[in-house]
Amino acid sequence: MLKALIFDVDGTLADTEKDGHRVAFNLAFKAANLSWHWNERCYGDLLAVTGGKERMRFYAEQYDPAFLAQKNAHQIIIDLHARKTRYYVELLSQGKIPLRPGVERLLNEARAAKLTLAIATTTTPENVTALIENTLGAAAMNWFQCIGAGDIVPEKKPAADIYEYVLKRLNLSAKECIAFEDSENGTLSAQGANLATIITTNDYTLDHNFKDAVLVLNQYGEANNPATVITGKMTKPYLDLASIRAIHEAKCPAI
Ligand code: XBP
Ligand code: MG
Repeated sequence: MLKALIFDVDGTLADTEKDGHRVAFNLAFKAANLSWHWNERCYGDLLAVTGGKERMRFYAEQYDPAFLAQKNAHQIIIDLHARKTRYYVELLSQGKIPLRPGVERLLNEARAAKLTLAIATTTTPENVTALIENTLGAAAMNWFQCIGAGDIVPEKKPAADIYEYVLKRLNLSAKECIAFEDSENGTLSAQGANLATIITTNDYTLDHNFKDAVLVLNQYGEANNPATVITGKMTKPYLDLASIRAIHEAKCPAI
């Protein structure tokens, strides 16, 4: 039986990457007098590496090895990332990044049905708080029984660690939950923890491989803003809890 919905954050709850994280990274680079600048296209390629600190290190390995040759490079990355987080939280507080269509409705449907909600993300915990508080209000932090985020696990997505951490904290089996993702790395992570996964794509993840996902949509949608089904089946024009239950039951039948 379906007991919990576990959501990724970046790209799934909101389109945070292009106009949020990317902008914050560039502001941090500028403030630190670094010549690095990540345009929209280059950032799309860099998203192959999850985690901001890991992404900066990867970029330096490719394009600025002299940066990494500095004795304190590790600490500089940590400081740059802390600065980036401050800029990102500030951007969210300006209310410029809304939730994706259907997200708030779906969360409320799940709450009304007394399903457990949880988060499994690579992003820094402050970023999750800033997104939730600035879109749903501070009280909405309590809607989530577990928020698994950032460096709390040893390996970030595509490793399964963060979903396994959340399942353990919820004391639920993978069969009792369903994951919501937007990217190939996220899907690999959820599926590594044996979770059925529903995908909503975005501009950066349209061409990702989602072959094992139970449903791939362009968005959850609303009655007046329908979703497009990319793979899988959905009988309604938008994703609702009844559709999620039906999809989950087909994938994980109750014995
Ligand atoms: C999200 C990420 C994150 C953000 C940046 O991946 O990769 O790294 O881009 O977050 P997912 P931090 O949606 O698959 O969890 O800079 O806080 O690491
Ligand atoms: Mg994501």
